[in-house]
Amino acid sequence: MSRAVLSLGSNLGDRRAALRLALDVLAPWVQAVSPVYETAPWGPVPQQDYLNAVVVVADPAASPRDWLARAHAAESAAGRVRDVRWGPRTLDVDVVTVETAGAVVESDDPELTLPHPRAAQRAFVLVPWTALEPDAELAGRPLAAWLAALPADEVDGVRLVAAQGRA
Ligand code: PH2
Ligand code: MG
Ligand code: MG
Repeated sequence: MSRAVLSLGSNLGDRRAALRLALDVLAPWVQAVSPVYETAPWGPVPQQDYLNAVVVVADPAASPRDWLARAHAAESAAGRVRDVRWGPRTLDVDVVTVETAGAVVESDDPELTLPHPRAAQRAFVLVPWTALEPDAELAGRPLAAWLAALPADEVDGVRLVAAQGRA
């Protein structure tokens, strides 16, 4: 069994519609969808707030590359626009971590580094993921420990807006 945690984010156009489209594309594999959060933009580019969510997906046979291809397919379905690194986008779907047969996959492939090298520093990933899997670990450390290490204003910038990802 292959199991992955995917992070969804949108801050251009109809943000809810973009998340919904992503869930439609990923539907065959979706096990759980976090609540949706409105989140202050992280990073050097001034831009509007995001909607972020996390989904857990599973497939008996998927490789990490398959999850990346499915993430890209979801982005395409939402007509992804992304001009600037860390800038606004209609839909971003990132592979945060993959487990194969219960073991965490580690990869330094520049096109798919696993676990995602920056997820542990992003409250907009950790907060939705914690809502789904409070006891999960990332890179060998509990999500709660990563969250506790982040500046309080980054965590406070992640605000619950809908109880279910499909809202
Ligand atoms: N994604 C980015 C850059 N900044 N900020 C928030 N709050 N949420 C995101 O998903 C996000 C971001 C580029 O991937
Ligand atoms: Mg991203
Ligand atoms: Mg991305």
